[in-house]
Amino acid sequence: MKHYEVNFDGLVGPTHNYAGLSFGNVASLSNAQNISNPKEAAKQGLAKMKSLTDLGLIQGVLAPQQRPDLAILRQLGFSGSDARVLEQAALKAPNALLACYSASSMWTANAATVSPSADTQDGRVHFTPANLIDKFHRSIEPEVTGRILQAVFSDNKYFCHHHYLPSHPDFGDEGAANHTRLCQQYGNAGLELFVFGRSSYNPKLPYPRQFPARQTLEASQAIARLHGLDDDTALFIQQNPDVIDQGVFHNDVIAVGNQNVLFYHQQAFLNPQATMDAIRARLPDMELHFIEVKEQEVSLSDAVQSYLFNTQIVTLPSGDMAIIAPTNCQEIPAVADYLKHLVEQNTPIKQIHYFDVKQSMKNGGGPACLRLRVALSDMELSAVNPNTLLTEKLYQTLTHWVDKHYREQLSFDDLRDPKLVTESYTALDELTQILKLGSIYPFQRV
Ligand code: SUG
Repeated sequence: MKHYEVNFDGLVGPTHNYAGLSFGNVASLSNAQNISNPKEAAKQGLAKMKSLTDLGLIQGVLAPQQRPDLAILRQLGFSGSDARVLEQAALKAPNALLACYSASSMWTANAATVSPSADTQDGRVHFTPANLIDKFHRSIEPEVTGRILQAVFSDNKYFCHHHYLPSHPDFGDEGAANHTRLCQQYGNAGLELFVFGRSSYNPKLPYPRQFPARQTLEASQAIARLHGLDDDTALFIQQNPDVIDQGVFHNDVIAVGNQNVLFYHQQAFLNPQATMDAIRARLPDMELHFIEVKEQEVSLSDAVQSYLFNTQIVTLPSGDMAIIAPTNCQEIPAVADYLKHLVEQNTPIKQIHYFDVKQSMKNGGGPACLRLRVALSDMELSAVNPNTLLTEKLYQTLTHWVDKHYREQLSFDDLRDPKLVTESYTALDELTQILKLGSIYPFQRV
């Protein structure tokens, strides 16, 4: 049996905008209210997906959420026609209006946590959508995320879907952005690293002082239980609270793993030595490559600005690994230099590929945020909704779909325009037909 790791990237939705909604996420706050370019954003995402298929990888596509979510504005007391709801919300609750328009579901690393069948007790692939309760605009994602995942991975012989965790800060969960899996080959049982920012019930563990820690230990433990992982397959690691205060709002901004490689900044974890010892103890037979980047090589601030660790590490058909990096890494000399030398070292990483995903980067989302990793056997892969796997033809169809429906620009004032609602829903309705997802959106279910 063959095994693959498939990246399911989030398609950038038609209402992509810069709203400044994510306290603790430096890029989101500093680009608040800038003009966005939805068409360009969606095309940057599609170009990355297409290039990964050109490298010989299997690539999937996840649909965006229904935005704007006018039901949320009605729930908050706005009433009348859609046009009136938008107008009133723009005047009286602009933040709620921005939240209901956010295209944040593009960052599918936050869509769910996924455990491959090799790790789980019942031998199925397990999915738990993230509740994303730390940010209002993201807390309205999990219901539809669950439906999208079920429409892509529908065969319950191979796939098991859980409800998202209770929507309370004690169980704050941000999905795969705080989850990395080490393994020899994708089909072997691996070690799933769950990185948490705080504990809800153990007050002795340190907290960040300034910015929120979005992932709790208790959420990670619940997911490991739901997925049927045990002490051999799950390890809980505390993130360094100081780095959260410097803008590392998810662990995938400071660390990334693939197979036997863990690439991380010196300051990523609260107890780095104990962490590496614990990993080694659980994977005694594996030749592990811990690639630790020292502060003198790349400062934490350069790492956060460039998203050096929000890169994807992928295994190419040849067995070599490649780093998929944002072009922002080329613009910071220390980072560009580091990557240039990394491929000459004795590690499996042999290539670097740069992609311009700046539209997403300006909201704090790099290449790794844009994808959800799902390791699959060939049998499981054949049970995936085939219309969501990227081919040359699907790439062309989606590019044409973006050209037809997306605006070049969006600013706050555009969000009052009821025509944007119709445009967005028309595009999404057509998308569900292209990807054959069924009626996943609330507007399709009335
Ligand atoms: O949750 N930004 C997202 C970025 C998510 C990045 N994901 C990972 N690191 N895996 C967030 O903070 C900004 C939206 C705005 O301000 O318009 C936003 O939601």
